[in-house]
Amino acid sequence: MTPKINGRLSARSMAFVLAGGRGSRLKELTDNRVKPAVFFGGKARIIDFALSNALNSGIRKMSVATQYKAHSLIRHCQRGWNFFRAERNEYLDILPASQRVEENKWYVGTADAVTQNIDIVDSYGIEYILILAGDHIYKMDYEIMLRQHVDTNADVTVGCLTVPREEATAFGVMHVDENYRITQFLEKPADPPSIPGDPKHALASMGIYVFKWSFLRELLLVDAANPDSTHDFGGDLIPEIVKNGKAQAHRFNDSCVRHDPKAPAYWRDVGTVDAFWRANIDLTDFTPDLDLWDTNWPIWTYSESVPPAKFIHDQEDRRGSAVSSLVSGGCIVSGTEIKKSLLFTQVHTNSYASLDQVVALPYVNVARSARLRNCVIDRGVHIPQGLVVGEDPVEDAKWFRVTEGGVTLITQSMIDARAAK
Ligand code: ADQ
Ligand code: ADP
Repeated sequence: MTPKINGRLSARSMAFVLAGGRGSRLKELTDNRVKPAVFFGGKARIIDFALSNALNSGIRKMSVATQYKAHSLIRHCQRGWNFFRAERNEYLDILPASQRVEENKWYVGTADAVTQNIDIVDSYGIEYILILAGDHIYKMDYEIMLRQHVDTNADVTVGCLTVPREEATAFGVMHVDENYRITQFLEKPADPPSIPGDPKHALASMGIYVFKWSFLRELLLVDAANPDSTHDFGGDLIPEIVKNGKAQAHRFNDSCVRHDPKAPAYWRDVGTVDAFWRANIDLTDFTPDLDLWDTNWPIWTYSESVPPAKFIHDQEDRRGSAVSSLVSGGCIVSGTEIKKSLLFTQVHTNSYASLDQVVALPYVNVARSARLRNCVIDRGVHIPQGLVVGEDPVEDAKWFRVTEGGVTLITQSMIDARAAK
């Protein structure tokens, strides 16, 4: 029996956020920024969800491991995530792959990103480490997962959820016994095994893990010396513990962090342009599944100091309006009709234009008479006068990226290429 630990475990824990992977299925949205730095929900970036969950759970020691196209992410963390006071032993460290251990050695895999920073984690003096992927949208109280980890005396606890079996090829898929002990773990199987008695679903890893630090530290050193390892949590470490130790599954349940505990659990991997567009547009629903308005579990982020959104009739008395939409601070909607859209900070739209199911990232400018439907517009894009998108997919595909789901992604270089023609 393990001795009972009273009090909040989050006070004895750190969150190590993995934010180095590219996320190439987001196409041009990740040309200049890594997936965790991609904007989401009108004000935030994807990484703000994992960091806010950690902060709201009571964790005050965090690191963010970065590698691929990290500039935008680092700048965001420096500007927005400065809640921590070193005097109170609170930290958020940004850990770029900086060849500290060996020259010419970037983070080879997710586990290696921790191994290369063992000395920094040691310096935090924590007992438990929570490894988080920085690229999912969800709300979760990690204290509950930490508590389960300690109470079951597991070597690792893996966050998991149910996904349709055909989507499970992108995940680590597990089998559990009646006590939720993991009996089998397959990383991204071509033919995912289903949940017994439920052939349509599989139990998938969320890519979040709890370990006792002393246990993980030991395991990382053994893994680092293994020439056959790819140094990946899902690919190497978790299967190894399932075989030779005790791995427990923690079922994702967000009912304690939502207003309506009966509402369905919310977790999204906005890994494709279609999924990204859908999850943003879903926020315009009458009662969205993701509640960004809940002050009990706020999503913290860097907020620019901007004036309120402004809606104006233009000089010809054309109404500027937005219905069923989210319009952020600094926006000016002048003589434009906007429906079921999401406008990030400082988007300006002009007369005779219309936007329908459009996600416009910060500083987008829509010139007069543009007609846009079902698109994602990258940060800072100037949509030229009269541009029509979303009515003729063949014409759209000549200049822009049109997805399988019929969403058009527009970047400034695509607009420039079209103008040069
Ligand atoms: P993947 O979805 O393949 O599988 P992975 O590419 O390992 O995820 O990325 C996980 C996180 O680590 C992401 O936030 C990414 O940005 C970051 N990352 C990737 N490579 C990194 C590196 N070299 N240095 C630093 N950070 C890095 C994982 C698990 C699966 C699980 C899914 C859930 O392996 O078992 O089902 O996540 O999405
Ligand atoms: P239209 O929508 O008719 O093409 P504009 O976009 O030029 O017109 O602007 C309409 C109104 O929007 C202006 O009268 C002004 O109130 C406001 N506006 C436009 N640009 C700015 C700006 N950079 N700063 C503050 N207000 C602005």
